[in-house]
Amino acid sequence: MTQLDQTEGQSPFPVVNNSDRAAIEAAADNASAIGGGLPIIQYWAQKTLSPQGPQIWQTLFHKSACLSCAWGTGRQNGGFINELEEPLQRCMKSVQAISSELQPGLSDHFFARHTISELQQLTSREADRLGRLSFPVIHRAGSDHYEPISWEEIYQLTTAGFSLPPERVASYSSGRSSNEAAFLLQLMVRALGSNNLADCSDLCHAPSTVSLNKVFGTSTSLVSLESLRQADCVVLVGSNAPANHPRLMNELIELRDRGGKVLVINPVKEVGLVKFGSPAHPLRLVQGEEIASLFLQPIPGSDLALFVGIQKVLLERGWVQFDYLKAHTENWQAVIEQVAATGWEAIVATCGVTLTEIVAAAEMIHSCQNVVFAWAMGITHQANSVDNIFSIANTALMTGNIGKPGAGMMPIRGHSNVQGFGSMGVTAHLKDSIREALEKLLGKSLKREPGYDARALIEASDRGEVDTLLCLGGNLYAANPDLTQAKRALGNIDTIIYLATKPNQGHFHGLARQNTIIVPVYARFENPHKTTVESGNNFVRFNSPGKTHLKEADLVTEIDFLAELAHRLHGDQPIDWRRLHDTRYVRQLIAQTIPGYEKIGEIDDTNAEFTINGRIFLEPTFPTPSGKAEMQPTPLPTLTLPTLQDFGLSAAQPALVLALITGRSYGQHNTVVYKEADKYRGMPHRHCILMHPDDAQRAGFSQHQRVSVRGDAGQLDGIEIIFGEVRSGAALMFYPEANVLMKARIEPRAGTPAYKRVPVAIFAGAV
Ligand SMILES: Nc1nc2c(c(=O)[nH]1)N[C@H]1C(S)=C(S)[C@@H](COP(=O)(O)OP(=O)(O)OC[C@H]3O[C@@H](n4cnc5c(=O)[nH]c(N)nc54)[C@H](O)[C@@H]3O)O[C@H]1N2
Ligand SMILES: Nc1nc2c(c(=O)[nH]1)N[C@H]1C(S)=C(S)[C@@H](COP(=O)(O)OP(=O)(O)OC[C@H]3O[C@@H](n4cnc5c(=O)[nH]c(N)nc54)[C@H](O)[C@@H]3O)O[C@H]1N2
Ligand code: SF4
Ligand SMILES: [Mo]
Repeated sequence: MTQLDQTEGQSPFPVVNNSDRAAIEAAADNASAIGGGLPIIQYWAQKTLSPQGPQIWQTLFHKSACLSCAWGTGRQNGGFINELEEPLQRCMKSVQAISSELQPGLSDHFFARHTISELQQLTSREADRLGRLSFPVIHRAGSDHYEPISWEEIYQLTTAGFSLPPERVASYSSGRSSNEAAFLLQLMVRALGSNNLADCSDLCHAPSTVSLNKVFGTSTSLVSLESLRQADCVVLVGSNAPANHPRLMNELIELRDRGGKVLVINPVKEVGLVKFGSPAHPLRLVQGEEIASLFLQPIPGSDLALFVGIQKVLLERGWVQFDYLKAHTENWQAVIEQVAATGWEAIVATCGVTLTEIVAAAEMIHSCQNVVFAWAMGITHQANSVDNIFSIANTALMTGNIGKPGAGMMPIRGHSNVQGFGSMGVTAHLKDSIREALEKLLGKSLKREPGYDARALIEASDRGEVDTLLCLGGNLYAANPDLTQAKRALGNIDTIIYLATKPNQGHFHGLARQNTIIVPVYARFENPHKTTVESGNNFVRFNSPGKTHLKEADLVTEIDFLAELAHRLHGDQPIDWRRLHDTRYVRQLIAQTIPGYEKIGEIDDTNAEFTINGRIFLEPTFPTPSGKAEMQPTPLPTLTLPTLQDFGLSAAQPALVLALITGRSYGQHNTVVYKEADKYRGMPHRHCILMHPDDAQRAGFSQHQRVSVRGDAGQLDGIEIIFGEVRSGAALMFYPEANVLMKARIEPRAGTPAYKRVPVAIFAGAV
């Protein structure tokens, strides 16, 4: 029996009968008029029937959490089930992520044959397509090549690097690794006396953590999947879930099926948020399901004003639930006063949404019993992102939509284990309760001052204040704004150690001053030991051991590398660091120190995946000092754009200034590009700018014209104009390519860059 045969009957790929197939084929031409839809099926078929197919199927059925996003499809007991023990499918993104890890290994001649200068010419996709990293290499100062290195030399150089003064060493991490690796990383770094634990969440949902903590005393989603199923309205703000959290779309389809409403707020009319064809329903896949009951397109960065507008309607119509506010919140008077004092003119002018639309949104929220407020990067990648989330929380509280089944605040998290990293204490700003538990474990007091977050790490490196950096996954170089600065900053660090599964542009551009080491690691489904991860819905998954397809590769597990390094740095004091090679022992330490994670101590015996204690709120009492939600006033942002003159351009030529949104295409995972084109947005390649036709015409541009785009840090030439349903005054381009354009403007309380409102000038420049 082949592996494909073995999976028959439990295929995650929907069974499509002949009449369905005819309907599907008939609609093929129309495929990208809806989100999801046929291209997904085509991709599945191509990938799973390719020579890699059997391996992909095998991996899809390996008992480990999906690599891609934090929505958290997972498995229990070898089955294909989610946290509610329902059978489910994996989306195309999961297949993309797996197939990318299943590429053949790089040959050991590869780096001898290709110079660094050549490797720096590679696009993100080309770098990823080189194949899996399969043996350790080093780039030494002055050389134009990576070359093989022994494990002993790696450990010597790394130990020497981390023996330097603790304020001059740091780590950066990305949320693909396990909870166990994350816990070990932070324990090792903190035991050295450093809090420099930068993480990709600093560039992502840090504002959600900061604001949820301030208002509710908790830092993750307050809503479980079960609770989401009881909602009759979802307000989806600044999220392109059809591309980035595809299985969340099934929840929205089911909500619409049971008569619920979806309010979408996004300056870009993302096709999949209008209509989505889910592979879960083959026939309906073709026509697509209507998602948005109401679609509002605010000016980028103005959501707060829209929410204050919604609150003002609630107030004026007597729909604010004052009994709830009095019983369960603090500071509500100040918030209500601010709403009353803010004029309609300012609200409408700031958000660019009409009063009629704001009223319709408020009516929708008021008319529903249980409302979930969900958001992603459109809200967090703003200069006032913490206030943005306060304004969402205020709206939810004024309507009594927190602390009951079917309602609440739901940040839609990014990487598949990014939330686990935060829980494990990988953060520059550690909670006192965890610090105290770690102090007890280590028998010594730990540094209290916050360390460097991702942006502070780049700034400190740029000033020459960092000597050694260990990157547990990710692509610190390309994920940052101002790639010129990022490259310079990393170049000031003496030693950088990249632990990675696949090569990326950061390995070729983010070179250290002295030694840059690439340590090849096992992917999640290959680790020879058990590991855990945490989903965005606060559910802990237990991953089985696996095997790698890479023959004769010289890989190390993240756990083994970190445990060996910790042992060399700390010896047997105050704990036996060598014992941390055993992930079961690490889980016991996690159970002792991480709040809510008690059950992980027994998971090896019980095999019971679990919801973390204290995270889901079905009653309106909160872990704040007062036990109530602490509401925060939200000043309207002042959103201006520079003039053409500010960009050194004259108004005489065809040119205009727009607010640029930088984000993901439908064919990439963060800095890793899988596909050049974005069919759904009609963008044929990566060097496009999506604009409203009115803006283009007003400035004298035509569709497909090649233009230059200039930001405050750099310029891109030969960019093709594509007309799309982005609101007038805004435009969209893809990251990481667009990251050369902007200097970092950060939200001061969260450290997160304003990637979604980048002022740029578009002009008919060099082609
Ligand atoms: N396939 C795939 N899945 C992924 C990822 C991936 O790259 N690929 N990345 C993972 C990670 S780390 C993350 S953080 C998430 C990202 O998931 P998302 O947050 O969905 O991704 P983005 O592309 O950054 O853009 C979000 C949306 O915000 C909208 N937006 C921009 N500005 C504004 C604004 O001012 N207001 C509002 N309301 N909306 C705005 C954009 O138009 C876009 O639709 O996805 C995770 N999952
Ligand atoms: N302009 C702009 N910039 C942005 C964003 C934006 O929307 N616009 N989004 C921001 C956001 S939300 C985020 S989260 C960051 C993402 O920033 P990062 O998390 O730093 O970047 P990724 O591209 O996800 O990292 C991919 C690399 O991780 C490595 N990897 C994959 N799996 C594993 C594993 O299991 N173990 C190890 N050790 N390595 C592994 C591979 O080498 C792969 O090349 O980018 C941010 N930057
Ligand atoms: S929605 Fe996210 S977690 Fe679920 S299968 Fe797709 S990529 Fe994986
Ligand atoms: Mo992210």
